Amino acid sequence: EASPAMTSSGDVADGRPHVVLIPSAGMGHLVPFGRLAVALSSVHGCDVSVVTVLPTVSTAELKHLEGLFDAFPAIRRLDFQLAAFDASEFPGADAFFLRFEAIRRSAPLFGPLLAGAGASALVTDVTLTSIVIPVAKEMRIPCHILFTSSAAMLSLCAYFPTYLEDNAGSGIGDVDIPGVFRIPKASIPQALHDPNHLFTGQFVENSRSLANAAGILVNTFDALDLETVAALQQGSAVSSFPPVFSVGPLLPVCSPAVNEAKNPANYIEWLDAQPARSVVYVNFGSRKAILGVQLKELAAGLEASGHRFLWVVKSTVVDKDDAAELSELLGEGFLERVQKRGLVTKAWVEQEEVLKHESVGLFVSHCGWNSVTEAATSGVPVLAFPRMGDQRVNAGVVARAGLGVWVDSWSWEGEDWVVSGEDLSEKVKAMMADEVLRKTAASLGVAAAAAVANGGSSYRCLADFARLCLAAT
Ligand code: UDP
Ligand code: G50
Repeated sequence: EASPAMTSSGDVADGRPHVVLIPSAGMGHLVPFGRLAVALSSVHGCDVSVVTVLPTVSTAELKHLEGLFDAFPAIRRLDFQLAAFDASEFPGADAFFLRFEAIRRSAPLFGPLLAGAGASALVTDVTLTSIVIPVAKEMRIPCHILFTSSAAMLSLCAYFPTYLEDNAGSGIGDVDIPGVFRIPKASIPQALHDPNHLFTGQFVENSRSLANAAGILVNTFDALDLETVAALQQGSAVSSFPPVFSVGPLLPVCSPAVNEAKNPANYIEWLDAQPARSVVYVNFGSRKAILGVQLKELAAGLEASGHRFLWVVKSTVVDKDDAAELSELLGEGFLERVQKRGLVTKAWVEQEEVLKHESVGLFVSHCGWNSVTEAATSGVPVLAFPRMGDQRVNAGVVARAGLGVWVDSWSWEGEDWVVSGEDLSEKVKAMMADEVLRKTAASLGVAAAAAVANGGSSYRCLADFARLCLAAT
């Protein structure tokens, strides 16, 4: 394929808008950017570049990016080397929060990179909002934000500076977002209760800066978040909020190169051998390990439920995939006792493939937003088990949309008690037997497909966005 000639500004001469995507760190932030890149490039006629911030925190991220560029040669790769960053200023901070900070402090280097690329529009991650928008303004390039979490979390983010002003001097309590809903104190991301937390500083700066974005893309769709997006657009939470484009669920990029197909645990073969809708799939995302005591209760709960299960265990305590250490983690004799009906692995699984497998009947999820959208896409009911960050807010969306169940009294990270195996097992049993819930979840899958199909609400939003980029070209 011949590469189109460049105009003096660097924009592609064939009249297509050149959209430059600037993702942030972590799979939960990279994955939706890859999906957006493919949708804009393959479906909506844009010329797309993806800024590749090097080095990545994890090898999963690097492999994911390499797979994307391999599978979609039309998507251009713009390497960006991070400036040196001294993390000792933030002892004990989370590796991903530190990387957000390192990218933010590399901001002066974005100017030259973007000038060379000749962008007609930018889309950056919400974690980089306040540093990328001024660079884009200076260059007169419209800057949009891809919000990688729920619209509910977007409304909290948008309203948070106002909340802080109105409640100066007191700690964070329930946050009642005008025209949207009340987010109880217990659901506010843990870090935000500490004004001196690295994450809080970034969050507040980004929140203040959101109103200066040209537009905000959210990975959601009407059946999940319609009222929240409508309220934001009506200006009840914050006046003159930028246009919000609900473009989700951004669809998985089906390519063996992107979906690094290692499958060491042969979980697909295992799933193939199980009856329809009989398996409980348990995965808490890529970011955090679960506390040892909570892991043991989860194990007890899955065992007591009597159901088949596929459980992806992530633990920083153990980093090799051998049964001896897993058995230490999950309790003596557990793996032997559940051998016939449970598959436990510490390996990365292709969650998309698992969720769309017909043997899966329930997803016990931490409610990272990508996981929620993937469950909705596949029509699989979710038992919400939020652990940290935006996950309780997202769990609220899951419950309100009818995608699943969230017991909001259950503990999360930082609380001094854990959810018992008995409580977990009761919920799993009840949900596996709930035909109404199963039907509602399945209907959300149908609604998700309709939203992204040609002419659907999310399809039209993304087409509108592409037109806006074209107008800026
Ligand atoms: N994921 C996966 N396999 C795993 C763990 C995670 O494919 O074993 C994917 C998952 O499908 C999702 C992303 O990694 O697309 C995780 O994002 P999410 O927002 O759900 O949670 P986070 O990892 O950011 O907490
Ligand atoms: C991680 C986390 C908490 C959390 C989020 C995380 C979000 C919410 C959106 O990714 O995605 C958001 C993040 C950072 C920011 C502004 C908005 O500066 O532990 O809420």
